[in-house]
Amino acid sequence: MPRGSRFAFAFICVSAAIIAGLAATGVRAAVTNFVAPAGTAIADGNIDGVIGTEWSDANVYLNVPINPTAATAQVSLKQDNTYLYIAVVWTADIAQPWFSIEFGATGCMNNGADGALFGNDGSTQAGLGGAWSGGVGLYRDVEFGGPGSVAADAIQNGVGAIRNSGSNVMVVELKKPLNSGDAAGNDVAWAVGNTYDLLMTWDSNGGGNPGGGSANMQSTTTDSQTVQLSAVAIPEFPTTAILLVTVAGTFLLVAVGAWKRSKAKP
Ligand SMILES: [Ca+2]
Ligand SMILES: [Ca+2]
Ligand SMILES: [Ca+2]
Repeated sequence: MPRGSRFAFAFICVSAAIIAGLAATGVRAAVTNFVAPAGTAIADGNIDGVIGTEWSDANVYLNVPINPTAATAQVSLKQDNTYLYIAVVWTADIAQPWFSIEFGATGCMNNGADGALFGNDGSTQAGLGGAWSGGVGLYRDVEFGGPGSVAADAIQNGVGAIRNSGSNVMVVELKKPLNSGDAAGNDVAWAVGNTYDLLMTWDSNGGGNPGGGSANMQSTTTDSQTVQLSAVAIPEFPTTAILLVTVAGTFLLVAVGAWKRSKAKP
């Protein structure tokens, strides 16, 4: 292979490595299936409806369809062998909507499904939530009993929060036990390495909230997603990126130098 072609080939290889490295950093777009990588534990106090550095080792998905599909969300996930961590950010049409995640089911309010409910003001069914305060709504560990049937668990497991961060941009954070042992509350018994169903919905049509757009109600729920609980952590972006850029820069300098020397020869 001529010298120039060898350098070009090397440069293409390094460029491909950079692209592959960036693709592995955890940010993906417009996907419906999630991977929750292994990550560090988040303290209960950091489940506060504010996205901070506690999510820096999570996978982040952009433009995720949630139900109703008038909205899309940014969804972050990771797990620490004891808890599944999920953060969801989306823009609602009222200041106090509710949001829910149904675990291990693909249909709306499936009988026997476990769930997490955020920000329900309890106005239409007692025990499911309560008044918002300072832009923050309540979390409830729930169980579903079929269409229209939902109740708060007698044993509340996990920690969750929903916060209106301004302009109806909602931030949900959840620390959900992978296996709480609460069978009466239909709580999941999930294991790392497996893949499970998730169904995310929000609602602002007046049931359990002050009301907003009539189209934004959970009964239009159609799209479920899956989450794989991975034992593998995502690569640390700065280290990987800096290493690859350094290698690429070195190859480029060597190639340019060799090219200049070859052109200088008579
Ligand atoms: Ca937080
Ligand atoms: Ca439950
Ligand atoms: Ca429970």
